Amino acid sequence: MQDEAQRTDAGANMQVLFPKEPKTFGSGGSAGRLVHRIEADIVDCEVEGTLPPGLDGTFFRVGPDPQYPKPPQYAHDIDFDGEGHASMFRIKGGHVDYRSRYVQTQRFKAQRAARRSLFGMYRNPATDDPSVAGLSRGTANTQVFFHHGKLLAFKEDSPPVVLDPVTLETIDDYYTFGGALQGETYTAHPKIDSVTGDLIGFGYEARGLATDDIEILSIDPTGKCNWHTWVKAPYACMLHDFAVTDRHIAFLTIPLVPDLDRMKAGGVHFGWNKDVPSYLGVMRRGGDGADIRWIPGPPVMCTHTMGAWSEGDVLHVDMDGAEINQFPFFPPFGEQRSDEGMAPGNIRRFTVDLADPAANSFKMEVLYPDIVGVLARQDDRYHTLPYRYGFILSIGPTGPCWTKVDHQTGQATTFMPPAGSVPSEMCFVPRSKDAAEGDGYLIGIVSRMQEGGRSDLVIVDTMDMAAGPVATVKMPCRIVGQVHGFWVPGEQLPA
Ligand code: V55
Ligand code: FE
Repeated sequence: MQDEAQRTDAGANMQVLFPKEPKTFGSGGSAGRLVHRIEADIVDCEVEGTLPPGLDGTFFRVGPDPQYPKPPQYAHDIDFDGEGHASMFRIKGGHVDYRSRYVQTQRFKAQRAARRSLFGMYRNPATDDPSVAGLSRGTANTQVFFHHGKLLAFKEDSPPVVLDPVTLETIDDYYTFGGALQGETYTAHPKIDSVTGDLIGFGYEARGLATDDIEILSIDPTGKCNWHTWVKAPYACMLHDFAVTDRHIAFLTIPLVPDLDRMKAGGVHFGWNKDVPSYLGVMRRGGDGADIRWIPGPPVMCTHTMGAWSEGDVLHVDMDGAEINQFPFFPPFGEQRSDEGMAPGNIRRFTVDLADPAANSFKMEVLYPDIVGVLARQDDRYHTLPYRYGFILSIGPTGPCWTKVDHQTGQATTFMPPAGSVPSEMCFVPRSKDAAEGDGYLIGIVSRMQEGGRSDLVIVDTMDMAAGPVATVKMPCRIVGQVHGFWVPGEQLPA
């Protein structure tokens, strides 16, 4: 009870203590799994096995890491609301250096100055301390991309934050691509055009909370905006990812919808409403968006795009997802948060023939019924083109694993870590600049649960996944968690 009283006191002497109860923000604090708070530097990490000769680049990752406990009335906030903590493995010349830094967002800096939490529930400004009105709520905790010489950290409720790709220092806490981004939000899942190198991204709820406005923009490799438009969604909902091909842009609406009444009542931003259909919104790239068609289908929740391509007027989009709510911490209205975690989905292929003016529903096919997983990826050099290989964090016979699927043969191969080892999302690294699609390595963190969650970075050859890692970077402790990661070849990085 003493702890509770201390947390309620908003005064300068308030001690910091995360609650121990499950289903709370930062549950367990330093002794738990959700809080890290160590900004680290390790020069020359230990490496077991052999790093691929000539491997040169940086594996960046980012995830939520609660900076402060929430006040008691918001202690039930969700993990997605943790402050972004970025980390990097610089691999070069047979050496691996590790670094991690909190992203110095407007929110992080205000809270550090106040030495307490000032932002309430996930994406709900009605729960904020009055002192932070007008500051960006963005946590930059979801994904990092490197484009036009800038390392960009994303949270889909706010504009990108620019980090230094060598030091991870924050350079710009509210980056609008030089004024090109007009709205309030930018996705964590932009795409890099495989041919032009353009960065195509969007923002949803872009004109404010619960608005149905989507802003779309393309940034060329020098940082200049070369396409910009606005469209309207059929209803406001979480648009976490999207699809870009050489000809088309597509959005899948899902039944996770914002609710202003729920926000006023102090809840999280989204709730599950199974009564809304899903729509696949498809528009021509480069146009003004007036041609967008919202083609309905059964309610389906997909979060991540594996790949997408156009064959003439036929568009194909592969996403992982399920027909149930994969985020039970966004429950239906009136229901309590549940913590089943991220319910795994299947790889689903959405197909529409845009030449058919009567196409009044999208086609959805489950590609590999036996593979269940989340966080689908591909060889990022094929973002907008026909592609053959996909990667997914999936459930294997003895636990979670990395699976590579070959859409040409329908075959799947797996890297299965030993029991008690839990892999995070992986990222594909080409064997060389001109390597064939899918020829290279998967890189990512594996947590050793029997060693208190100690982390290893593993590098697996995509041509022999079953052989296990070719190299394992042994970390001395559990390192900060992540949502997504991104590989940047050394030639793109500052010397
Ligand atoms: C996701 C993650 C988020 C978020 C919305 O993986 C969607 C999906 C880490 O934050 O705010
Ligand atoms: Fe994501």
